[in-house]
Amino acid sequence: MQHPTTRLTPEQVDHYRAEGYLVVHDVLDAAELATLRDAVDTLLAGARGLATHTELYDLEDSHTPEAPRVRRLKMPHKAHPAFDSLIRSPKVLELLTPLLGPSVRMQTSKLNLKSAGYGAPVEWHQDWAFYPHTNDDVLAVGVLLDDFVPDNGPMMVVPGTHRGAIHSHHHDGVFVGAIEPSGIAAEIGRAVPLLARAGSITLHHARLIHGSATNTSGRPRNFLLYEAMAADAWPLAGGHWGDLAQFDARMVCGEPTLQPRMTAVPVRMPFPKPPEAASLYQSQKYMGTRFFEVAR
Ligand SMILES: O=C(O)CCC(=O)C(=O)O
Repeated sequence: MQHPTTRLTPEQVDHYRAEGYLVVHDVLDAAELATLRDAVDTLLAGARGLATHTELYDLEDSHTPEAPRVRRLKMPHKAHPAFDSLIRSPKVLELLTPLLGPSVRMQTSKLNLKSAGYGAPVEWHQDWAFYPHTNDDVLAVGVLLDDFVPDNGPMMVVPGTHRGAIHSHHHDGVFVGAIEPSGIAAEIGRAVPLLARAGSITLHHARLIHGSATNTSGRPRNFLLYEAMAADAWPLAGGHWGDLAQFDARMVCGEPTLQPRMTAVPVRMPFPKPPEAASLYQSQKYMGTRFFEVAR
């Protein structure tokens, strides 16, 4: 059966180019959402009994082995086939190719779980600070597994900032993966929340400033993210290389290339790392002044 088309209109492509983000509403149907939610439940069952972070689980500070609290599943596409299939599905590729060209590689995936009442905030940052490439045809695909409403910690973006500076994500000489809020007060003042129903998909440029607050609501906010780029955008840092075969196995459509496209992009290298930097949440603990309140 043919899937209903999700092809972007010229207006949507123009919006992405001008503002650095796009919300595509109601892309996944109820059955597709149920498959993904079941996969989340299957993986979360494995967090019971854990005393510390693992390659798959990034734990809330308030986690205990008996009462598990997971804030991120790392690389879920490696842990469950439902997440690998989705990024390679025609529905998602149809969103990516107008923005990135016919040849697209996935870098990593992550599933940010913001549980009701305490789900952790993500401080203001630009993804590009973590993984600069030879050109900036690099974006994040966000799949809403729950409705995003004002008080469950929806992602907020600052329109147009993908065309501006790359801000320092350093504090005390260490890469902390967050921008000092006082330096971007005007930008934060014009941030917009991306509110949409479960099954909608967001696309945001790697240079766009974004962040999200603690989930203070009574409902969860689970958000599946993939990093995707034009095949000729080669990582300068943070690219999860492996060997060439592994690198090329992450192509989701089109052809790989050994010829990076070089453009005049601003770059600050994400080094040195703090002592514990296995996830963005851990790195951001080392920042100076937090913007978002953290639940206890
Ligand atoms: O989960 C969110 O609201 C933000 C996600 C994000 O920016 C990240 O994980 O890099």
